Amino acid sequence: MEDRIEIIEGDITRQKVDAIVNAANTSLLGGGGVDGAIHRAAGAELLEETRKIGGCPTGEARVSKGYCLPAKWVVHTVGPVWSGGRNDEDALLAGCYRSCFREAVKLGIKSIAFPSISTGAYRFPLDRATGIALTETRQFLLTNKTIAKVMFVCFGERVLNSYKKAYARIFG
Ligand code: AR6
Repeated sequence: MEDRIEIIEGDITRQKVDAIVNAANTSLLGGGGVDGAIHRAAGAELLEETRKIGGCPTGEARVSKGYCLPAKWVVHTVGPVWSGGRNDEDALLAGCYRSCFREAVKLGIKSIAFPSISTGAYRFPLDRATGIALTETRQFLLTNKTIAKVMFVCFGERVLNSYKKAYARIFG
């Protein structure tokens, strides 16, 4: 299973994978952070499509095309806003990863790249979030045979180190 997971430092908009995941908000109309970067790199057609999709609840995912991105698809998911941990944040974040994997299977794709959902503007504690990301990925890959590569694209060394630590704990 280990050779199906890749943890790298980089910009998700540059990744040559079948699908990239966007850490969006419930409107799906764009925003800052990775969402802004994806909309800028994909071009205006992305917003036209996400406007038609009409939003997405927290913990779920919706698919659009990738337009000018190297990735053919964007899986938009909405992470929880951290508010102390008593509002189902862990389960909602796990739901994001599960929903993205479900959409990836439906699309029949082979590779998908994730950013660190909820850990920027939404302030989810980083180590807790990377633990959930890798736990859900492990659970998924145990039974899935179609996805050959799950990539975690870390924006900066702090995020990279957190994933490496979580990886050692969960897969080591
Ligand atoms: N490639 C990979 N990761 C990135 C990139 C990039 N180009 N740019 C930022 N990150 P955030 P959230 C990292 O705030 O916490 C938006 O306004 C970033 O360093 O993008 O889920 C949406 O519209 C961090 O590690 O997403 C929502 O309103 C991670 O991506 C809200 O922010 C997530 O940070 C969602 O907040």
